[in-house]
Amino acid sequence: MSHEALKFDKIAGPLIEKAKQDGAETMWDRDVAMKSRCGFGDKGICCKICNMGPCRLSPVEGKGAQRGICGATADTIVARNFARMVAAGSSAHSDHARSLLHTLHMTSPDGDYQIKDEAKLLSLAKEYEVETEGRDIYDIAHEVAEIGLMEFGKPFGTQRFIKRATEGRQKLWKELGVEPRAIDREVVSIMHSTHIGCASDMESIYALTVKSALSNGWGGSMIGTDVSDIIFGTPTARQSEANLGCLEENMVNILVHGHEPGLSEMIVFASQDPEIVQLAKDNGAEGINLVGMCCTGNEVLMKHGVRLAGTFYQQELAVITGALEAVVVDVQCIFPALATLSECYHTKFIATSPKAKMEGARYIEFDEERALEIAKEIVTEAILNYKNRDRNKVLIPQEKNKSTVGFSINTIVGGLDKVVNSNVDQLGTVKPLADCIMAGVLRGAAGVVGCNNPKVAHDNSHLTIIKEMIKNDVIVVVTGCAAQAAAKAGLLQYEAKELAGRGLKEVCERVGIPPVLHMGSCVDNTRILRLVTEVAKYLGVDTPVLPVVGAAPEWMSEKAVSIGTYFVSSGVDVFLGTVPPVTGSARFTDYLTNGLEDVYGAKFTVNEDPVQLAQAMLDRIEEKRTRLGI
Ligand code: SF4
Ligand code: MSK
Repeated sequence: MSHEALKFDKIAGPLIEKAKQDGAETMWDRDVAMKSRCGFGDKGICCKICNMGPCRLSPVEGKGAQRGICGATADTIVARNFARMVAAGSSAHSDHARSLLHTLHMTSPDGDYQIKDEAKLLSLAKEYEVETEGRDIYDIAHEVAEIGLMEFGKPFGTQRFIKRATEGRQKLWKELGVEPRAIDREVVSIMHSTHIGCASDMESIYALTVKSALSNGWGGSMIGTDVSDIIFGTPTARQSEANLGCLEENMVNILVHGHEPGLSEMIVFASQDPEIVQLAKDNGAEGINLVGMCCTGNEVLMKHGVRLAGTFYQQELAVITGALEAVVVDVQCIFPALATLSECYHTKFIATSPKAKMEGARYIEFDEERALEIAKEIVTEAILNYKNRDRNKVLIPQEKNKSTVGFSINTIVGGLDKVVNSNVDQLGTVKPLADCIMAGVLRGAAGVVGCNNPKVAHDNSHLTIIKEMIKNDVIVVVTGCAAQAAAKAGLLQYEAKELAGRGLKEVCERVGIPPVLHMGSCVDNTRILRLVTEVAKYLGVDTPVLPVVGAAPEWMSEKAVSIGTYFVSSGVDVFLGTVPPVTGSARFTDYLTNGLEDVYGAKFTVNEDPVQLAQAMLDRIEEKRTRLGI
């Protein structure tokens, strides 16, 4: 096998070889079988919106079919396809938030879900204009949940959280007519306007796209982060470990994978229950080892320090270790292939969400009304499966790395307070961060986020870019699978400061932080959005002025397209390491990579070479500094 992954990843090679011997198929086999991707789909010029098609336009301008049967041009078709990707991505993230709001609505003092961060709830209640004086905290929570749920379908008005943006952004969005309305409505708008015979004007389709993306960034995802913190607690700095070396030889290994925290939170509690732990011991194990993957992994990592088994691309490798008693999944980023793969081992593949029933999986439906009970049922199933583990089929890699995680805005601001002279300056602000950037101690900040993608060597793009940033005194914040790549490589440890430039290293030493800060799951990209906004507000500028960039070096999901779009629309340049399916329209590609700057003050840059992409990010940061006169 000559796949890129084998060149970079020490763990992947032996496990892929083992899979071959075990007769198990992996994504790398399917990648080879795919031969090449569809050239039309790759360029975004295939349309199957109506049954007069599918229409495939010629990728060569002036030669072959230049329009679909209805007359749609490449510009229209590419813009429509892009819009539908964003609508799907916004839906996934926002539906996650909707589930959390329903959970908030059922919190009670003696139930499975309670309020962990009262201060955050009260602050949100104030923002939502909910009466709090003399009221029971759970009454307040339920009213806040109802108002939050209205953000999805309210017939009038715009997203409440856009008031959290800079004045400049709010004014611009109003002028452009892209203020996001109800979250569901913006998705419906895209589905309607991209129906056969509706919008064909490329820029107007993009404006609808922006509205849906903003309804995610400044709506669904932002609600998701806030509500998750309210119910499960706002993350604080804590120690953990990452990589497949976190699996244990003599324990019941359970992997939680997906995106929503409702079930995984309960599995954390169930696996700590003394009776359940005893059951594991009675079945010959030393205990229960819970590990996480993808954003469900990030949720339990940030809130409980549960160790990370790995990133998106390692989901099959985790099963191939032969050491997993159960893979428990909720929604999003779960390979359907896990069902067949698990059959090659003793692993139970357990699906739990009606939104993501998986063919071939054991299905135990999660019901928040019986949350802990169901979690115990799932953990018990894993324990009873321990005896079926075939020791001859076990290969647990040794690799793992220590990491410090839990960098919510509260954690970051709290850390920065250590360098504030409280006789002169107020505590609890982003002033020290802004001062460091303005003084040039830090040249800027970069958010590195997103998935893995077999089109590039796994983790290599994430790590190349992160290392280049910190070497050049750019502080890095990470989420999603990019954060997990950094964790596995040891970049979330304080000691990683040795890889940083002089300025960043000094900041790390004075504040006591690593140079790369894990801010959470993909939904928690809104923490980055808010941090950037707070710095802009503190400096009295709009976001595009700041030497701040975002990157998704190995992105693959539709959610990433929604995230990229809301960041650019919020004035933050976005650098992509895999090419979006838009190149079939030179006009639309130019609009994304140049034209947007005139409208939003930020744009997309695309380059599959991570070294060049990192250089482009650094150049942009320096360009912004020059424009700022610093
Ligand atoms: Fe073809 Fe137009 Fe139908 Fe798309 S909408 S499939 S371009 S006829
Ligand atoms: S889990 S969306 S692979 S980051 Fe959020 Fe990772 Fe991308 Fe899923």
